[in-house]
Amino acid sequence: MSIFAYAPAPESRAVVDIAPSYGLFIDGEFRPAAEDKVFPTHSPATEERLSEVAHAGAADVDAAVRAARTAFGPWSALPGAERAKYLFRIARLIQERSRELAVLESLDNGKPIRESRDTDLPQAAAHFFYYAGWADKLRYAGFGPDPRPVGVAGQVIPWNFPLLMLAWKVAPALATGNTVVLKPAETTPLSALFFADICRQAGLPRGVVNILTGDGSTGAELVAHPGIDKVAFTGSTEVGRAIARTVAGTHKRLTLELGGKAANIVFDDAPIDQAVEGIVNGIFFNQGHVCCAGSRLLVQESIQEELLDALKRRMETLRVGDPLDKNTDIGAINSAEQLARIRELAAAGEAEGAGRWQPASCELPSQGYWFAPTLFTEVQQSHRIAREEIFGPVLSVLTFRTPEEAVAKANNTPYGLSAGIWTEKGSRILSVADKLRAGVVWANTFNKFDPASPFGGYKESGFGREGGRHGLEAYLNV
Ligand code: TAP
Repeated sequence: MSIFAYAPAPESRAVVDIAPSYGLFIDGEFRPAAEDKVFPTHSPATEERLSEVAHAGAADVDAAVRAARTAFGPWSALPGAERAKYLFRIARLIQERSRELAVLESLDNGKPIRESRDTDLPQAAAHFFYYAGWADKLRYAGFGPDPRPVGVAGQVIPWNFPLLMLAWKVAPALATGNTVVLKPAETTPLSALFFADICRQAGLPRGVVNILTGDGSTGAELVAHPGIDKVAFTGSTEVGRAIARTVAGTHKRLTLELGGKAANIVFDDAPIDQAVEGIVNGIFFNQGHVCCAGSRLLVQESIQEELLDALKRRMETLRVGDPLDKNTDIGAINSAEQLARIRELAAAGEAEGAGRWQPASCELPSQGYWFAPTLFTEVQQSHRIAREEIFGPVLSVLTFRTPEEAVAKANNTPYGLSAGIWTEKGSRILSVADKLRAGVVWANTFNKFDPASPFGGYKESGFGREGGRHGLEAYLNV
């Protein structure tokens, strides 16, 4: 099947009512920014302007942190079972409004509706359900008899899974009795603002959750504010470093979820068709805008030809186009800046001597930001496309002969977020997984998530864990 051109799907678009403008959500109310600054948000698939949102400055950060501080006393004093009721209510409201939120997320982010409907939304609700269950059981979580909340959490999230990253941050913070000021990414502010409305619908006490839209400067103001007790950040390693410098020497606690350059390792005994599906899911899910994407394929030399032939055949069937079309596999690149970065790294791959391949039938829409699924062969470890995070639908293929070589190449990166292993041998899965310096290792699958499972990195992929019992620790004084 060839790659499609973009065609709007008005029926789906109609399920969500996007207002022409949105304010900041502070102390339970939407209000304009103190300096009245605004910025537009666009659909990356059509470049259509979706709405205009308030741009929070220093005075707004201060107001939100104060509201969160005032709310902290009564919120943290509530019995855990009472806090749980709010989290359960939020989870159910996310489920009830999931169709609307899925369309909204696909419009603002560019991701295929099948992914926002089947992954982002159910996972976001699942995080609230999961952490609601912990709220009245914290004394059994293994952090001592009386773990206490840290205080006001400043949370900064990226654009690749806007609502899901919000859920990863907000659900454990609220379950443990903290209050929150959250800044979504500049290019994807809308689902966080709809979430603010859900907080109101759920009757969440004012000030417990505050949403500040803005750009990196808003994030920097939030992180530096003296009234914040805990900073939780997901994003690039570069910004993570800057935040760590800001927080160093203060009372603030910090967790960082940063970039990745995961190896997806295929041994010669792996079931080829299954591995091909795992490779495609590993790198093309969410246009490759995934911190744990399997962006380096390590294939055992003896099956390289067979595997790459099968992979190319599969890539020919991928449909790139309208995010709101249920048949779309690969949606739009989130922004012009991200597209420029992907193009720059792909050009560097060619210049450094790797072989570039894209499906022959690939025709991209003229409007919006698009990048065809791309494969690079003959990649050397020194190439930039083997070392740097591309954060796009680009796969770098390297080969190995022995398991030892596979492990050495997989670990030859400053990152350490995730990895995948494909083999029929259970003993090999265990021995290789043990040697990989990665926070998550998938075996004969990829990109599987569960709220009960802790997620986080080694090395320059950050520190701290989100999800599971471990995810509570970041928000507790023990
Ligand atoms: P960043 O540019 O790091 O942005 C992340 C967030 O930080 C955004 O909300 C951004 O605001 C804000 N920000 C920018 N500069 C800041 C500063 N100086 N102080 C405080 N906040 C600041 O990353 P991105 O482009 O949104 O996302 C892509 C990167 O995130 C990739 O490297 C990816 O691997 C990583 N990521 C990691 C994970 C995990 S779980 N490890 C998950 C998703 C993404 P603006 O958007 O307004 O610039």
